[in-house]
Amino acid sequence: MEPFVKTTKKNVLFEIAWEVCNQVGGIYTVIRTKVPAMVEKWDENYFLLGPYFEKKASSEFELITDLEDSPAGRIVKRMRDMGYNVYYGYWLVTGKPRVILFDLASIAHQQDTIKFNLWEKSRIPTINVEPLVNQTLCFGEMVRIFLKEYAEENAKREDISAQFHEWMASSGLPELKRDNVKVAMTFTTHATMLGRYLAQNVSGFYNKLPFFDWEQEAKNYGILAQCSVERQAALSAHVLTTVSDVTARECEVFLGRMPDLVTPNGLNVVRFQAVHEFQNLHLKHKERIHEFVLGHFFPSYSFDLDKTLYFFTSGRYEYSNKGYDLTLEALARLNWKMVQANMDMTVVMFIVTKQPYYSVNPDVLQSRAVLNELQETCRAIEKEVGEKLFLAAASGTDHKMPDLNNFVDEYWRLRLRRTIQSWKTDKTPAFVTHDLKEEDGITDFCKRANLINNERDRVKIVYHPDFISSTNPLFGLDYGQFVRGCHLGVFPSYYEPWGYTPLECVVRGVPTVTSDLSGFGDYIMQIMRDYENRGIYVINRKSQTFSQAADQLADILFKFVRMQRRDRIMQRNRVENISDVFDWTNLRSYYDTAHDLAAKRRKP
Ligand code: G6P
Ligand code: 1S3
Repeated sequence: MEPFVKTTKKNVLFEIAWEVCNQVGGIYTVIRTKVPAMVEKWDENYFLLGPYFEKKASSEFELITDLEDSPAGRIVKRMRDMGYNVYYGYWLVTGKPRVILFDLASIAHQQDTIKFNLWEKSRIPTINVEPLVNQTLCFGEMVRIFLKEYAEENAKREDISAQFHEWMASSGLPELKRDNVKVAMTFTTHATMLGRYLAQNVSGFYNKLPFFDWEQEAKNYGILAQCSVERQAALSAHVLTTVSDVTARECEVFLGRMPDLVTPNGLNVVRFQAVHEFQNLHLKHKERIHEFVLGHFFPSYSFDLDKTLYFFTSGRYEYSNKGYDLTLEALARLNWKMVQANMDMTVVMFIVTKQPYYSVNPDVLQSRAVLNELQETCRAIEKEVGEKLFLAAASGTDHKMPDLNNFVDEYWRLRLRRTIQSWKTDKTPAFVTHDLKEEDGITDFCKRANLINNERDRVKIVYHPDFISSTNPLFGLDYGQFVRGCHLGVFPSYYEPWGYTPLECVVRGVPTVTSDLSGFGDYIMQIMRDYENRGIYVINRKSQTFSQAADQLADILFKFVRMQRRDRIMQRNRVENISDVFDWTNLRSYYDTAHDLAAKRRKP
């Protein structure tokens, strides 16, 4: 008799997202930061699939020319033979995984057939959709072809899993399921289309949630195609996951299926060997922010920078969803409290988002330039005085202290006097750093509340309607450095399936405000009791009115302002200590569980 030989199949995972090599929003952060932990587990059996956009790929992608190097490479070759343009290579991020990118133009001529099939086979209506949706349908179809070909060729030797993110990657998923293609499929949604729209437009959204008719609402907002793809993908996948319990409730109503599990978001946490190192960085980057504040405010009036705290909020411009409305209301109340209490502290609040603008406000640029000039002039005088003082001291015979005034020549005196003159202004410091194309909710509120950087106010506003990057002429810091330099991040969102912004504070040791309606806030309340003591403040937006929540936030901010430096330093230590909880090496296990479950369900 032949001996029984058990052969173990190789496990292969394809992770598919519109944001692979294509940064648009939060999903890019999920995938990119998760790569090292995924590569650690899957090694060379891990591939990412994404769309090919030449400009973006040129900086993030490196081509592999030898297509015979792996089974995936061979399927790329086969697709090329079929007439599609497909790229195979490395994604140049930490972990350097293999990626397959699909050039959507090479399938665009088949768009009508793709749409016909979506309707015929999955009842997904896609007529008259916007160009971006058409592109996602082309992407979904190329993904479908790739996985089908791959499974036909390799399923005998391999257990194949596919991790789809969001509807934009998933229009091919229902057909793969119907054709019984041998791939175990997990679909993860990072929000629901309808949740996003309705939360913004319907007051009391959460109370009304169980009663919405998804199809009717999708038609109302003209997003039936997107919602149908999302729903069909969720219903067809072997496993459905989402990023938080908050969004799980939406899935039940809008997608008709309760997620099998929640897959919370993490980061690739890199901690310093020396604990105090992140505190040093806080000080270093805070000094750069001081420079901006000095240049921006001091021409009009000054305040004590040593008693100044930097708060910030940031994210896409979704005024009420991201809680900008609540933040501003609370700041107005905080300002009133601080003025009443006659406090000598100052809060500078940075609001960082992206809105259309013409250019940086010339006055703001001008004061920055004059500040630089002032700095240079002072340095030149310092050098001149230093050299002459040394000479005088070394050659002096009468043991008298030389008169320093004699060491500054006329040229530098005049230059300094002129710079000081052009430095001072009667104008109030601008509260928006750029010339906006249109007024918006933030500018409206600040004007209405008279929170426009008057000298007597203790809360100052710097509304920066552009994301921060290291080439930024005002701060000269990248986003991570800017976060480190601040004292508190404020993100009391109303609609936020997860919310990376508070987490990005935590891993840098910066205390933060979140809300119980955000996935992150909800999660932290579940896993930790003393979150507030550790510097994570959760605003109750579930059961409080807007005004009550604004009061709660104003109280928290007021308490924060009264903390001593020593307490702030200790709080930063406590918050940074939490970081490891959110490292992907810990949180990847949720995805592992999802993939195991999908594999079991595919072949029970
Ligand atoms: C860090 C530095 C300290 C500095 C402190 C300022 O902890 O290591 O040297 O005094 O930051 O803290 P603050 O909260 O006032 O910016
Ligand atoms: C979504 O991006 P958003 O800002 O549109 O996905 C993110 C990643 O899961 C999540 O953090 C965020 O809350 C969602 O809303």
